[in-house]
Amino acid sequence: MARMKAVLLLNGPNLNLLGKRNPDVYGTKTLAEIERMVHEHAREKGCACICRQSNHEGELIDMIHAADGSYQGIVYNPGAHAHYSYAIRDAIEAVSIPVVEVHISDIHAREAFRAISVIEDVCVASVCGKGPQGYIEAFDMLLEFM
Ligand code: CA2
Repeated sequence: MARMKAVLLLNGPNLNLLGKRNPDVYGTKTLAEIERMVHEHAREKGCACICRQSNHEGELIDMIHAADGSYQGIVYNPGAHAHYSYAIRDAIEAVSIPVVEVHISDIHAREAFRAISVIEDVCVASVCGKGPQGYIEAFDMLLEFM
């Protein structure tokens, strides 16, 4: 029997604070609520979804490395690492599974430093400015590459 596909939902620094401050930018859903929503969506699509969050760059890099071989793809909100972390970029480039980047806010409509994503071109797709629903969109995009 074919094995169920598994997706890693990865969230980077400060995303554990979702729903607790800045509702005008990031909405009112907590990370736990977003994770439940994506988990449920994955189940409907016949996939397993494991959710992880870290505020530590090295730990995130280790999780990306470990995902290769254990998961068929990653939905990843890298938080502010998107704007400057070449180490995260290298980790994504090093693994052979597809990664879809997601941002809750529209990074192109905020401060100038947020408009740049240094990981965008090593991801198979990017979604931004769609709120928490963007995670679902990112998940569905990922399915096309798995
Ligand atoms: O829009 C996104 O999803 C971001 O990845 C969120 C990051 C930000 O640095 C990126 O530029 C865009 C930050 C998440 C911080 O979340 C907070 C939530 C509540 C209160 C404070 C921060």
